[in-house]
This record gives sequence, C-alpha cells and structure tokens, in this order.
Amino acid sequence: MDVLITGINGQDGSYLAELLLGLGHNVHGIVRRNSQSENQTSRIEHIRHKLHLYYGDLTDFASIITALKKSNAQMVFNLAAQSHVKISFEQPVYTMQATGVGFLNLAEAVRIINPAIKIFQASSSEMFGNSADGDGFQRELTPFAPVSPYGIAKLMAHQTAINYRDSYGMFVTNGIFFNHESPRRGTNFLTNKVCKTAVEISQGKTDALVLGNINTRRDWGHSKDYVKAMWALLQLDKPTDAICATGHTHAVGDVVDHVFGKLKLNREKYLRTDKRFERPTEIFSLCGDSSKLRSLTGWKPEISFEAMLDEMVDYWLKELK
Ligand code: NAP
Ligand code: G4F
Repeated sequence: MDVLITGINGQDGSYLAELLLGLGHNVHGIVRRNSQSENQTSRIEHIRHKLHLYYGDLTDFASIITALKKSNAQMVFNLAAQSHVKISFEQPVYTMQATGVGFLNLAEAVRIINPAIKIFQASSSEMFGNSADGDGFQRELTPFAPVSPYGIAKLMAHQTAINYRDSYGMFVTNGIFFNHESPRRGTNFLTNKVCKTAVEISQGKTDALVLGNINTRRDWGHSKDYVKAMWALLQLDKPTDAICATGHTHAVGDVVDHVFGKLKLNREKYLRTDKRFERPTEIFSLCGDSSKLRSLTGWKPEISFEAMLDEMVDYWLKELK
C-alpha cells in the first residue's frame, strides 16, 4: 500500500515511517524546505533512501494536491503541525494556519482528489484544557475547553474531521493523543529538556536546569507505542474518535526526580524556576482513559514512564559523551 505521512520528519512521523516500512508499505512523506538541507530530513536520514519525499507545507494547498497525486496514497497520516504549546502563544496566527487550517486544506484536497483515501488526524489532549470527568480522567465525551492557541487550532481540525465524515462519508479518524516522548522529542519540550540538561550538568557543561511550572501533571507515554495506535486505528472498518494515553499521570517534578535520581544529581542544587518558561494559561492535569482504543484495537502501551526516561537519558549520555 502507498501511505503518505505529513510531518514525516517529526518525532512521530519518523517512528511511523519505520513501522510502515517494516510492514512492507511504500512510505511517502511531505518535508518542508529548510535553508540547512540536513534539517529537513534530520530524523529520517537513516531511512531516507527507502522513502518517497515531496517538498510541501500544510499551508500550501497546491503542494498537498501534488503530494497526494504523486504518491497515489490510499492512506494519509496528518502529523504535521506547529506542535509547541508555548510557542503557539507567540505565533497564534501561524499556529491556526498550520495546525488548524492546514488540516482543512488536507481534508479538502482528499475530498477533491479521491474521497476514498483514509485520513488519520493527530488530535490532542490539549483540546480538553482544564476539563475532566469527576474522577480526574479525560474521555472521548469529556467536554473540550482549550486554553491555548494550539489547543484551539487542534479543536478546529478535530471538528473539521468529524464534519468531513458526516458530510461526505469520508474515512477520517481522530486519535486524541496525550503527551508522548522519546529521544527524538524536540529539546524544547519538557521531558527532553530535562534529560538533555541533566546529562549536561552531570558532565559539568552547565550548572542549572531552569523550568517554568513544575507542579503541572501530564500523562506521558512513548512515541513508539503511540504510532502503533495510529496504524491500528486506520485498520478498523469504521472511522472514529479515540483517546490514546497510558492512564497514569505524573508531575513535572516527578520527571526531574527520576532523571536526577538516575544521574545522582541534587535537585536543590541544580533546579531553578523562571517565569519566562511559564505559559499565559496552563493545563494543570491530564490523565487519559483509553478504554475505547484498547477494546477496539487491543492496543496497550508497552514502554513505562521510567523506561522511557531512562532511554532518553542514555541517548544523551552517548550523544554528548
Ligand atoms: P513534531 O516533532 O513537532 O513534528 C511535527 C512535524 O510537522 C515536523 O516534521 C514539522 O516539520 C512538520 N510541520 C510543522 N509545520 C508544518 C507545516 N506548516 N507544513 C508541513 N509540515 C509541518 O511533533 P510530534 O511530537 O511528532 O507530533 C506529531 C503530531 O501529533 C503533531 O500534529 C502534534 O501536534 C500531535 N500531537 C503530539 C503529541 C505529543 O505529545 N507528541 C500529543 C498530541 C498530539 P519540520 O521537521 O520541518 O520541523
Ligand atoms: O513538554 P511540554 O511543552 O508539553 P505540552 O505543553 O503538554 O504539549 C505537548 O503535549 C500535547 C498533548 O497534551 C501535545 F498536543 C503538544 O503538541 C505537545 O506535544 O510541557 C509539559 C508541561 C507543561 O505543563 C509545561 O508548562 O511541562 C511544563 N513545563 C515546565 N517547565 C515546561 C517547562 N515545558 C517546557 N516545554 N519547557 C519548560 O521549561
């Protein structure tokens, strides 16, 4: 099968490409032009010779049409987005264009070219804002109440997906994904910032880890597990909306404690906070109930929070040696 991945050079895109190549599919991807050419394929360099890549951008309708036509894809995974919540406050308009309208461009291009193409949309737990059920979990029917430009843009895309399903009978599935990480995570996201900086401290290269709010809680899983859920969702007979999460929540401080503990670093000595890393509005606690996904597909996470952080620290110990 020919499969197209937008955001193929991102954290999830690179793991999904590996998974699909392993299953024997022809993998196509959209990459953005960058003035340093190695940046545009930095996470997929090791498999680049097996991929079919097209320059494009979700804000450029013509480039999506070209990629759909050239790839002849029967499935599209929309993983491209301006995906950083804090940066979405600094670039709200671009975030709406790329993360919100970008999905509309893709859905419309598929409708025009071949409405039988199946679409996976990477929806986000950020759409819930501070909304939760009485027991503290977020579920598919928990009301959405986003508190960031990114969350609002993702909700636009999410509702557009449902509208294209209802209006045109298209196969468009929303995976409502909670935080997921790996050594390939951008180093300006919390987990990889902590892992990389802690290793630098342990090697005497820097003397502080400076964070924003350390009391917020997230449901953190591993990207490698979550791309398996994306694939499983598109194998179902019908499109749906489903949460992908571990069901366990940890505070930012727990990430620091685990990583500092592994490297034998003293939290009081090296951890500082600075308002510069806080957001204008914040989500205080995320914890997802993925019962629906688990019963529909049999998916379950295999990599624990601790094993994931250990892998990330080991990656940086090797990389920064
Ligand atoms: P990521 O590492 O930031 O990757 C995003 C990818 O999108 C990158 O390859 C980036 O290109 C590309 N991109 C950005 N703007 C684009 C545009 N206008 N047109 C085309 N491509 C564009 O994100 P991720 O962690 O892999 O996440 C994948 C998707 O899942 C995203 O949509 C994200 O919002 C969503 N999501 C992620 C999480 C999570 O915790 N990771 C949770 C819920 C939902 P470059 O490589 O050139 O930068
Ligand atoms: O790692 P984060 O930046 O991830 P955030 O904001 O939860 O968003 C991620 O998960 C979403 C799913 O829920 C995705 F849709 C989205 O694309 C992205 O992948 O921050 C995690 C927590 C936040 O509460 C943040 O305020 O860590 C807190 N934090 C504290 N200090 C920090 C920092 N976050 C970052 N990035 N940098 C800090 O210095």
